[in-house]
Amino acid sequence: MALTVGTAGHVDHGKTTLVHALTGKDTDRLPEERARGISIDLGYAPLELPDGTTLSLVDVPGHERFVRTMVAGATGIDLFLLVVDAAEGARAQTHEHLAILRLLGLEHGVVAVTKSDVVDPETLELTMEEARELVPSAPVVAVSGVTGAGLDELRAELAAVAADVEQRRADFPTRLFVDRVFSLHGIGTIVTGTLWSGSVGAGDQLRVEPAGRDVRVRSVQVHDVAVERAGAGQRVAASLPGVERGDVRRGDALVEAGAFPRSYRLEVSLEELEPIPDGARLTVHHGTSRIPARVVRVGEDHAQLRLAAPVVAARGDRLVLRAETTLAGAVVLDPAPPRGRDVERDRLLGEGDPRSIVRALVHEPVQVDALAARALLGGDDLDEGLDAVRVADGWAFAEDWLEETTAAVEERLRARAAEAPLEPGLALAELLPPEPWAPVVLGLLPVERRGGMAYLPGASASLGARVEAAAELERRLAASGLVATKTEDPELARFLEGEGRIVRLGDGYVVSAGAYEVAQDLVRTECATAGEITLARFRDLGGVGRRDAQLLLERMDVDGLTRRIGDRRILRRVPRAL
Ligand SMILES: Nc1nc2c(ncn2[C@@H]2O[C@H](COP(=O)(O)OP(=O)(O)OP(=O)(O)O)[C@@H](O)[C@H]2O)c(=O)[nH]1
Ligand SMILES: [Mg+2]
Repeated sequence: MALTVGTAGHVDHGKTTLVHALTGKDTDRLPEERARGISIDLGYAPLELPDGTTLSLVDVPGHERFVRTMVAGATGIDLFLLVVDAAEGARAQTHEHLAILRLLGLEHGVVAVTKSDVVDPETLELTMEEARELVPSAPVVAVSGVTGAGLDELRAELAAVAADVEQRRADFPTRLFVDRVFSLHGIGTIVTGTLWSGSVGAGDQLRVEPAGRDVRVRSVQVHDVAVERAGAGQRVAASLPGVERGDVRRGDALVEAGAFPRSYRLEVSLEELEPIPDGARLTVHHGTSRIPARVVRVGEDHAQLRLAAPVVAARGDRLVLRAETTLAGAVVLDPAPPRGRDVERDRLLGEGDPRSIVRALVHEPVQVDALAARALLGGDDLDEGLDAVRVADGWAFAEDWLEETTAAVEERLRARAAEAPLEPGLALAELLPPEPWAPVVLGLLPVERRGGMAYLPGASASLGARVEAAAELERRLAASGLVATKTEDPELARFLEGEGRIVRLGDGYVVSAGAYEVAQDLVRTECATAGEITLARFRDLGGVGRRDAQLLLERMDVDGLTRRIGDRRILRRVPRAL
């Protein structure tokens, strides 16, 4: 079992002293922490329990100026250790930390009423009573970080509570929020953090988000011990060769590449401590990151958070929203929502069943693997959810989206047919945006594909408004016989040729289909008797100029009737008729 317990409580109430007493480790390492006697940054220590398991302990600062650091620490924990000074009782940050723990969905924990050595039994009992009322669900233990009184009982209670805590998901893609970065001589940059999901091992290729930098993990440690692979919930130190210390920061996420969407928007449900007006600016705490954001309210208690920097989030992630004080908690409904307020979509997300979730999340095409991570759905739940959308070649498409896309494509093809009846198709490459899903969608669209073009089913070229122009051209060709006519309308010529009405020669010249037949007959007859035909002979037989004779013969070469040998031509095959 890999669980992390985090301290909480007002400044100077004895958290760090208690952590020291429990683990033997002084987590106030910074010179400034030592000088001022308060914690400033997060501290970490392994905590051995009587049943042989080891918990990770995160010690947080209590000073009101460092609540944001407390939040960064608390987002990675599974259970809390709320510390209350027996002499002082609950104070401002006791309440604020407790509120933050609740907003983060942390229900399991123990309350330690500490400094029991400095109060009389009545005062101790008063504070214990206050603590029980404050956190009715948690056991309350009297301890002293100085004398060690009550520590065994505290360890036993932590072990009992830990047994009820649900493990983090190992079967979801790897995600770790970085809380510390340092460099060790000869090893390079090391990042630490709690593994929210998945696992990490030596040799893994991961990505530092939101910068999108690909990294390789060289080695992994859990509590200073090298391990092959660390699992979800464990506190991990990973060395990243080739990465400069300044390239990674607290707040960054180390993730399986591409598994989580990188987004400037989060759709959330709110739990407000104070009413948050539409448009409010505040700070969003997600993982170990802090991001300025603007709130766009949707419906009663939902909102879209517009972030100043992107995050890699998943459905179900818990956020804390703060300004000067803690204002609200939020649960991510969609980690990469479309812009704009959509109450119906939010309703679906709020319903929480797999089909509603998938239907709400798949607004744009998404790969099924990525959807699974984003929706935090797996196994049967995922299968059930996917029933709500169309799945093809590993992509999920919303039925609505497919309908709209189909309607838009049909509309464009109809417009194209009206505008260019001679070529009523559109190039496949231009039909859809150049997205990776485009080839899959093409296969789902009700269009006919011919030679790299898409057509409405049954659509064929027609003359439309050019009937008159066609008739005019054909009149001219009929009058010209074998003499070629230059046309300025190549589209019309291509169309009429497709219809078998004219034949296109080189340089934009055309003759009627009948004239070309006559020309071919001249060649066949001459070759049948003389065995061959020269340009000069054909010119005389056809009564045309040199240029037209040449264009006609070249077309016959192309059609495979004749083959040119120097100045002469012979028939490729002896026609059956002769
Ligand atoms: N007598 C006695 N003193 C204690 C006990 N626990 C802490 N102290 C003292 O209380 C003061 C504050 O203790 P810390 O452990 O630094 O308090 P903290 O909660 O970590 O403070 P911040 O991290 O700054 O919020 C120190 O002077 C400790 O020596 C205790 O159980 N008994
Ligand atoms: Mg401290």
